[in-house]
Amino acid sequence: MKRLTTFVAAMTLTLATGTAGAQQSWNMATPYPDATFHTQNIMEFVNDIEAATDGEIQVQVHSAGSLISHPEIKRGVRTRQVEMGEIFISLLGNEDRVFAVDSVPFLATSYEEAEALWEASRPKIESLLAEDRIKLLYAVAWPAQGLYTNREIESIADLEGLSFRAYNATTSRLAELLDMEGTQVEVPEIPQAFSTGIINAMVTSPTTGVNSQAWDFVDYFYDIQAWIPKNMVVINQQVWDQLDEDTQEAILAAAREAEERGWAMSRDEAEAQKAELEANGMQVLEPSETLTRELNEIGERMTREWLEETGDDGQAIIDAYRD
Ligand code: PCA
Repeated sequence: MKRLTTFVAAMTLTLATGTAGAQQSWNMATPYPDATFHTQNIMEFVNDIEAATDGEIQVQVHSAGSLISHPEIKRGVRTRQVEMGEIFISLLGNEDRVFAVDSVPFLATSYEEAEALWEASRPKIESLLAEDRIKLLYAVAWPAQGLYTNREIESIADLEGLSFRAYNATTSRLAELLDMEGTQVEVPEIPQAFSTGIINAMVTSPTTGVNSQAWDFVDYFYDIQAWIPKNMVVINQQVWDQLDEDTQEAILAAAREAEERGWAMSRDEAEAQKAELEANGMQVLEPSETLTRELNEIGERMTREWLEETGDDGQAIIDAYRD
């Protein structure tokens, strides 16, 4: 009996070593906190990868910029500091203005339009990433962006002089056009930026407003539905190329599911999170006609600017989008 036990123990050890040899442990960096639906979707995505590969690929998710800060994530994936990462697509608008396509104000303001814009822009975004040996896996939209302020806003004149949180080059430009002081602040730092007075206004989703407990700092949410930006999940191309075809297929299938699931989660929470803002004492309001008209005019101007900056590439995307 003793001998059998020893034999079984030896077998178990051999099997365990065999599995360990094929096993890969990956790291994935995201700027957003665990409570965000994007991160919850990523958790399901990496569980699906683990299940589909019988545990051969394990992915550890580092949320809220804890491993790599947002502006460094793309480089982190390119240099293989991490195998995978999540990036707010338009953050890369300072590298190539094409990436800013989903943050152009009022270009795509419903989920249907956002999906059409994604379809129209995806090939170009994929090829820009490929230049850096990065492969796109999927992208998911945030709920439409609304305006958070500490005072009532009837027209854009009321915004003048506010300290505005920017999260990419386009929102910095928006601040400039609206005579506000723009400062770039990442999501994990929003509460501190408000409490220290660095910012007192922002444009973001109800999701991020709830995640940062915006009601501690501002009273008003104007549902201006200005644009529907997206996050993308990417992988280092070299890591990808080393996988066998079956594994690649399994990951692509999980990515397609994550994309579909993520957009559904986003749609579901757009209304729910506005209700949450209201439940915590914020005034959730429709913008006045004047504010809507004036913001739309600024949107038209910013669309023209974006088309000038992106030339033929931008025009091709807009043509495909409007087709
Ligand atoms: N939340 C992220 C990106 C867009 C959004 O809704 C942020 O505020 O940075």
